[in-house]
Amino acid sequence: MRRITVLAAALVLGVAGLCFAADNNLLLDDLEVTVSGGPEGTVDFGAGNGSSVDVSASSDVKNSGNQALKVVYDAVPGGYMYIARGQGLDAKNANWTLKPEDVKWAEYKAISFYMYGTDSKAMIAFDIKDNGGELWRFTLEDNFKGWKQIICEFDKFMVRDDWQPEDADKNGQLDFPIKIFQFEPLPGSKGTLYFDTVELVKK
Ligand SMILES: [Ca+2]
Ligand SMILES: [Ca+2]
Repeated sequence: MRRITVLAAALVLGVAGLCFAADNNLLLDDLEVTVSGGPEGTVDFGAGNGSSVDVSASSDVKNSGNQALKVVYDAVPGGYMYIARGQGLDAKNANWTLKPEDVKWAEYKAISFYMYGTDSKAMIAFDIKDNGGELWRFTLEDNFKGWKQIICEFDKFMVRDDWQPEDADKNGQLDFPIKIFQFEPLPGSKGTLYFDTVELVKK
């Protein structure tokens, strides 16, 4: 019995050590919201041109906190969709856990999130909107199963050349603070994905 206690203590200490190591990352948004869409929504999401998307909270499949975002989608050729959180969106209550202006962006080299993959080979875009309203894109493939941390280094984002908001500064520079992030499964795929734990990674 005593030995088990010692082992348990060692385990707790080990886990604490791991948590400490992970503290280099800054938790930007744990997606711990009652999910709703529309103007008063907590998640800004929608789809068009034949694509469809449904977003809900998942408490069984999650990476951190009490829940993850569950995204059930059908992305058809010619269609589009978006699942966004951040500042200045149409959905008024979609702000991150942290405010963009309270983050020391110069200390971080990447934004990361966890995705629960299904090895569907779907391509997923992860966009960020910069301080000038410009949209930048990082693209990944769903080529794994279960939770995986996706690290998107800021210098790997490409400015979107297919579409920019009218009021974007279009200066080709990634201007901090970042205000919004957005997931977009790309056309030609359908399925269910989960997202959680959006963090910044220290330089
Ligand atoms: Ca969470
Ligand atoms: Ca810019």
